[in-house]
Amino acid sequence: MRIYFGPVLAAAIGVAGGFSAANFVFAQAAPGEAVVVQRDIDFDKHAVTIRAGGQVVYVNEDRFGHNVFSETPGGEFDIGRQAPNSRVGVPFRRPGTFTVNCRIHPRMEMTVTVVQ
Ligand SMILES: [Cu+2]
Repeated sequence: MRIYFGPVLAAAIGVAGGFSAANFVFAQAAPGEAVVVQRDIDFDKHAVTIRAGGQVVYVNEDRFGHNVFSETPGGEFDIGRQAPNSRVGVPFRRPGTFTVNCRIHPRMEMTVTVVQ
């Protein structure tokens, strides 16, 4: 579990460590991975940004299934029913902005922005 939060923690330390040029560049670079938790029939983040070739890890912390998907051209995916207490990594290879929803709970919506 810790591995998924590594980049986030590292970025936080970079910011807390000061405002040297090196830390500033590091904190501004888009991460290769973002973690989005599904909890209380919602996403814990409604917008994330990652680098092309990176992934978004969807974590289901609810007691029932979700089915995350995107139909935005260039970023289509459908992970199928995702069981409680599981995580699924979704790779994004092309830059763009992709709308992500849940087939079971239509009001769940978030956006993944992929940059070069
Ligand atoms: Cu759902």
